[in-house]
Amino acid sequence: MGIVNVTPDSFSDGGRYLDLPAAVAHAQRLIEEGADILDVGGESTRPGAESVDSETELSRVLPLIESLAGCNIPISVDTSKPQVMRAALAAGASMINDVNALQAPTALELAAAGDAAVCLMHRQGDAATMQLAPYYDDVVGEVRQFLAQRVAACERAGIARARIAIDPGIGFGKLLPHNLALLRSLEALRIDGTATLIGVSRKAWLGQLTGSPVEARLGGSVAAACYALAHGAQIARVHDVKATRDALTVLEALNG
Ligand code: PT1
Repeated sequence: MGIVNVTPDSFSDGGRYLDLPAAVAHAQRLIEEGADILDVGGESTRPGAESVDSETELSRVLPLIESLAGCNIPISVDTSKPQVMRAALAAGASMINDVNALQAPTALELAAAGDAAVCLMHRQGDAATMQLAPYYDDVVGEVRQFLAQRVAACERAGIARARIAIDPGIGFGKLLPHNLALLRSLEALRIDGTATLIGVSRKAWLGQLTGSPVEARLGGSVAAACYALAHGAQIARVHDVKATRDALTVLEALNG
């Protein structure tokens, strides 16, 4: 899954893809590099990011989704707002990637009404506060329980497991040891019939391990994505599609 941010404050793109032609060009490059899904987001959810209203978010993502509707891979919309979900689906998106796991009023019903895929992510706290004091007694158990509850809520609403991806939410209210524990436990976190999605690309914990600033975390990002895909994840949300694909191709050849 290739990331296409349309935000002025995106933590790693620095708002480079704010204008529509540049965003479309970036998306096309990710497709050429071998992305299977594009994830379009108009609100940054990284730690400390400011929230935006629905109108602003829509004005960022809708034109891009409309321009990409003719491309041959599924478009995912990275949003927690039902209003944005509804408009994005109408414009051609076929997946809802919600860091709030469809907990907003009407989000579940809206997702269930169509046939879109959904990604349910775990987080502790919100963007403003989540990294201040993350705390867990048992991070893997608590994340697993939350995701199981959200999958059950989806099923009750009429969303079959085949349409669901689950995501432990790396960096969302988690310290380095929490992130490591979750990545080491992806097999244990799996829920039958769903896919596991993982987002590690360029995140702070990689910088904590390597000392590298956000623009120099390619090596760490690729290693973490490959590890996740080899240990229970099926979808990796990445900025660097080419490097990640190449690494996976080599690993697959070595593994026979
Ligand atoms: C993710 C994800 C996402 N991550 C899904 N969607 C972001 N499903 C946006 C940091 O620690 O992992 N899964 N949408 C980006 N969010 C962050 C969080 C970016 C933490 C950076 C950090 O640096």
